Parts: sequence; C-alpha cells; structure tokens
Amino acid sequence: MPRLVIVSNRVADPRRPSAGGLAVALGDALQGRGGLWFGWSGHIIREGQPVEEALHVQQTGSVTLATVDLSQEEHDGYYLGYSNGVLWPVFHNRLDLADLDAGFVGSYRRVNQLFARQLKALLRPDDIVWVHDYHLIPLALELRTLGCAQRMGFFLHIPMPPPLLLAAIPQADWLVRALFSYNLVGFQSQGDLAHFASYAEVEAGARRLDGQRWQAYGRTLQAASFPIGIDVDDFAALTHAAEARDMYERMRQAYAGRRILLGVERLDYSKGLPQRFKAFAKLLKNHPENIRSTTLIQIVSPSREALVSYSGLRQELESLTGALNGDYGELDWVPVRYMHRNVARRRLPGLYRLARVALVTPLRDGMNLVAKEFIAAQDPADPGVLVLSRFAGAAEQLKEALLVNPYDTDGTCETIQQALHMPLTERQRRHQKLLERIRAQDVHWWRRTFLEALTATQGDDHRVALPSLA
Ligand code: ADQ
Repeated sequence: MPRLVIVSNRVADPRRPSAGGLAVALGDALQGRGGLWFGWSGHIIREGQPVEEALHVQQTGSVTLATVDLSQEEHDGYYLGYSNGVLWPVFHNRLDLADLDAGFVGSYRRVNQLFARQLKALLRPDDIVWVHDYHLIPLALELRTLGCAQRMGFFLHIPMPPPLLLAAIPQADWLVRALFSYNLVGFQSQGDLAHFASYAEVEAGARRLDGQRWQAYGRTLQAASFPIGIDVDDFAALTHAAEARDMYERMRQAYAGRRILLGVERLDYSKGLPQRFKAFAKLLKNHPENIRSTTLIQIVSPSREALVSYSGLRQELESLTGALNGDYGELDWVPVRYMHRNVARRRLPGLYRLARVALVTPLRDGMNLVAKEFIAAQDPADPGVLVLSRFAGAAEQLKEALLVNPYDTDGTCETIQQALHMPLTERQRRHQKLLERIRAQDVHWWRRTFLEALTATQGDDHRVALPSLA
C-alpha cells in the first residue's frame, strides 16, 4: 500500500489526549499504513534564526511528523491575512468582512511555495498526498511546478461559496485553476459541490465529463461530496467515562429543575451567536413561562483574536449577555451563562447529555461537528433535541433535527419553544434516526471513502504549467 502523506495548516499529535476526532481519525490512517503528517509548527521564527532550522521532523511509531516554522510576516500575511481575512469570510458569504485588496495573496502564495519545497524533499514517488483546507489550496499546484507527480487529493472543510461570491476574490480564477492540480477534490456537501461545478463550468469553461469529473486547463479533476463525521463509538464511550459523568452530575445538581439550552463553538461570526441570543431574548419575552425555568449555557472557545472582526464579536456577545441578564435575571436565576474558554474535551459530553436542546445555528458552516457530537452523547431513552441551522452542511444529512433559518429570529424562537416542549416519543424517534445517520457516515467512513476514491482516480499528466497570478 502506498504511504499516506497528510498536509494541513496545523499538525496534531494523534496520541495526545486533547486530540479531537479528526486528528485521531487521520492519525489512525497514518498508523495503519505508515505515513507522514506535514504542516505549520505553530511557531514563529525568532529574529535572526537561520531558515534551515525551521523544519522539525519527529518520528512517533510508524508516523513522521514534519513541521515548518514561519516568519512573523509570513504568518500575518498567509494565516491571518489571506486565509482568515479573505478566504474564510468570502467562503462563509461575508464579503463585507473580507480584506480583498490588502495584498495578502503574496504571502499566501510564498508560504504554499515554502511548504511545497520542504515537502518535496520528504516525498517518495508512490506516496499519496492528502491536503486539507483553505490555507493550502495552491499546494498541489506548487508541488506540480516542482515536478511532483504523486496522486494528490484536497478536502475543503469550509463551505464553497456561490460562484458570484467567489468571483469577488480577485484571485478566484487562480484558486480554481489550483484546484485542478489535484486528482480529487472533496467537499462537505452536495450544495458545495454544485457551487464548485457551476463556477468551473460557467466561469472557467470546464467541460463536465460525467457526474464527478471535469476537464479544464489540460487536466481532468474528480470532485465529489464526502460529508465529514465523528467517531460515534468513541464519543459515546467518552460520555460514559468518569470526567463526563462528573460534569453531568455536577451540572444536574446546579441546574436542578431547569431546562438547559446549550451552545458550544469557537468564537466566530459564522456561528450566528448574536442572532441566537436575540432569539433567546424573544423566547423569554413571547413565552414567559421559560423565565426561571430555562437557562442558555453558551460556551465559546477563544479564536483568531488578532483579527478585529473577532474581537468586535466578543464585545457584542458580552454586551448582549449583560442586557439579557439585566433585563430578565432574578436574584436566584440568570438566563444566560456565557463562558469564553475551552471545556476539556473529555468533559464536554457530560454537558451535551444534560442539555434539553442544543442550539447549532450558524449563519454558514462547512459541516458542524458539534451537532453530531450532541447526538452521539444523548441518552436514547430520554434524548435532547437538536435545533440546527439549514445553512450548516450537516443539515443535508440531519433531516430529523428541527431546521431553522438563523436570520429569522421569530422563527428560531418558535422552533426553540417547540424543541423545549417536544413529547418524549417524538424526541426518541428523531434521535434514533439521527444516530443511524451519524453512524452510517462516521469519520472512518469519510476517511475511507475519500482515500479509496483518491486511490482509484485515473492517471493524468500531473505536470501542469503554472497559471499566472491574476
Ligand atoms: P470548526 O469551525 O472549528 O471546524 P466544528 O465542526 O463545529 O467547527 O468543530 C469544532 C470542534 O471543536 C468540535 O469538536 C467541538 O467539540 C470543539 N469545540 C468547540 N468549542 C469548544 C469549546 N468551547 N470547548 C471545547 N471544545 C470545543 C471546521 C469547519 C466545520 C467542519 C470542521 C470539520 O468550520 O464546518 O465541521 O472543520 O471538517
């Protein structure tokens, strides 16, 4: 079996207890066949440090972890500037937040070239290369330019925007050309695939060969949807372990007799947090029986705080929390418990299990794994209800959730009320179906089907001319 090479912006040591489901699943694949995981170390090069010191290679069992340091300028332009200041907002439909003309693309391209040079030296001819996410769209293009002919696949973890939104990025054509340097491109949903196909055909003149293959720029590309999942059994086991049970018991006592609405996510404007708080305020106003009997627990993990759009959001949430608690709070009850920090991964399932309703209401999301973790952590005899945004990739699969439009605060408020009062038999029926769905397409299924499809892609002339940067 050929060696597997995974490339992602950050490299996780899969054996660390803090590693999430994705790191563990990718780590399993690497352990199983031997492999290399390559990415940014998370460190910035010290001033005056020689560049050749910036590659770190570490062997753990049959897996090699290779990481590269970046300079401050590279990090700011590639990571904060282009990846998170241009691609992230546009791909999440937030053109208004995108810094389109700040010139970050130069650093983005230089870091992808640096990764390509460093990685090329470590590659073997029959390796299979699997690149992850928007930070590294042009990596295959840069590797091909250096003469690398290995089979290469790319998975986009975030949504693909509609063609006319993508077209607003001055380098949109270059990005799509770069995708054609891969043999296989995977998206989270059919909707994302349709957006890509439409851009490729209408804007880039690609010819569709069949349901999954397109021809453009002298290359043939296969593209399909591979919805990512979680390790359901592992998450269910975590739910029954000591830390999660302890969390469940402590919270059950602290919130005795109250129904919990729960939100858990990174602090990000794509997650629809202000809209959620407003829907909750409406719930208290329009359905006052929830006063004193219902609490919203919102846990937000710190994220990308160097960007203004993120620090502004933090202030907005703190102000909404203050207003809600000031308007509705009682001496012995606060409507919103807001926490800006991480919860230990092993304790999180206890919180999911306690919640009567999970609010997963992003304005846009590639998939959303919190929705799937919530389902896996429920007691099948007395399960909670999932309120899910129709704009999360997960909504394509999780049809038995209560789907909402998070921009519609009245509609979301009424759906939360419905979730809080859903009869037990309906909760059980919906949960059983949702559990079947996340089991059928779990993270192992995702990894297997992607790698099988990549391995089966037809050979192509892997050397493409470097398209000029628009
Ligand atoms: P994210 O945007 O980070 O991922 P998500 O899929 O929800 O979003 O994954 C978040 C993970 O972090 C979950 O495992 C969750 O448990 C954990 N987490 C979040 N907040 C936490 C907190 N406060 N404390 C502890 N843990 C917390 C991107 C895309 C998604 C896509 C994934 C995977 O944006 O759409 O589903 O990649 O492809």
